[in-house]
Amino acid sequence: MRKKMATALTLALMAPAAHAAIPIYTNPGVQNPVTYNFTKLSDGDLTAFFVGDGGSLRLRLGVIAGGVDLGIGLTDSLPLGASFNYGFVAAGTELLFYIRVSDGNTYFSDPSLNPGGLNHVYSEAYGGGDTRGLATFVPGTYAYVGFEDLPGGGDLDYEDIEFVFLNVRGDVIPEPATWALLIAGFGLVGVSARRRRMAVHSS
Ligand SMILES: [Ca+2]
Ligand SMILES: [Ca+2]
Repeated sequence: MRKKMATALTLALMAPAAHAAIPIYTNPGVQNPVTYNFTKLSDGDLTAFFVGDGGSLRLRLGVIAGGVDLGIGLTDSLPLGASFNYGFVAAGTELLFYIRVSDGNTYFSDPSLNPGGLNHVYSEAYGGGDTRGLATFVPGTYAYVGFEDLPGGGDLDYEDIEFVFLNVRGDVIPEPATWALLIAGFGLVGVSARRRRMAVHSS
């Protein structure tokens, strides 16, 4: 039973269920406590689709893949559904997103790179199926990402530029408390395995 719980917890953290519609941040005004590791899932071009826009500042989206800056592509002045191809990225490459804001600021999808360590990103898995402007999304594995563009977080609605990447996964980075729970779970699995081995030896 404990093993099942630990396994279920691990799966929930590592492979978030895909959202059926293009996701939105449901807790505006409150900083998103969740942080992410983004990974390219297959060899091929990395294409971003622009799916939503808020605020009055102009934003441009850049991508760093495996430490290499692929540059700025998508902007929130494009029509909804417009896409930008950032070029070839190999499977397993870690991705970092950033926005260049018209007020001169830059924010990253890794909060530790932002002023005050503020989280400027909300993300969820998205399974496709919707139409947004120019784009209809075939079923697949997409990472939805919404950015907050205001210094200090502003209204924290995470919808100042919204995009999806096909064949990209955003893994939730567990918080310290969750790590403690996970380690405790793995410890219990180890204890029960040892108990089973001992039971076999003594029989
Ligand atoms: Ca905002
Ligand atoms: Ca905007």
